[in-house]
Amino acid sequence: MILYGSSFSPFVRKVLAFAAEKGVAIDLHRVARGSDDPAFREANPLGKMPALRDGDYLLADSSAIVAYIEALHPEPALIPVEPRARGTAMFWDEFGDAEMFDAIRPLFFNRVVSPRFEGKPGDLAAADASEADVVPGVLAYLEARIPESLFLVEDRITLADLAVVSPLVNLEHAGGTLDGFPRIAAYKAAILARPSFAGLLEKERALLARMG
Ligand SMILES: N[C@@H](CCC(=O)N[C@@H](CS)C(=O)NCC(=O)O)C(=O)O
Repeated sequence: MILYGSSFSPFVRKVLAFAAEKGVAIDLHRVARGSDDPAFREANPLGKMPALRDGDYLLADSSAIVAYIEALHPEPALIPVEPRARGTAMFWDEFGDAEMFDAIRPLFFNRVVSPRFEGKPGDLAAADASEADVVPGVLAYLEARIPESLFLVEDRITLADLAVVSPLVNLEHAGGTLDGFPRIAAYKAAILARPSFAGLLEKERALLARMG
């Protein structure tokens, strides 16, 4: 299975961690945002990462891709089977992809992607505005809903945790803080310590450090 993208994308990182939790081998073909790489564009003509190639099967969108991997490799189940747990897990997947990504995106793109990956100045005022006005509300919602077990659904690792923690990595890369959100800080540390995330993070942090 080939995945096109960069693990700096929260959507790509989510899929990589999902596959790693299942022990499914994924070959990451690194492409930059908006890349014209023909194989990537064939896999997703819309040009967004991640995109998957499994033989002659092509699929875009991180949530579609994890659903496909789950169907191919049902064990260990990362998308719960019990109806309410499944509904809740899919809610958190969407919360990570939409609410959290939308809040964190201005910080990550303007402080990291534009200046460091694309060599152009970011809109730092937009980053600061989202950090002050949008991020705290999203984090407060999450802070109040993390169970004692530090797993969002079924007191075990599921897609929900991978989808919610992945954008928190981008918040960290962008210099965002979890001050005032101790539960999220503990939750994030616990999930990121898992081997499925730990190796990815080490590489990302090392690359950013090298870039200065
Ligand atoms: N809903 C999609 C979102 C994918 C997405 O927006 N990816 C971003 C990177 S974080 C991208 O490739 N953007 C390129 C562009 O918008 O041109 C998913 O879950 O995969």
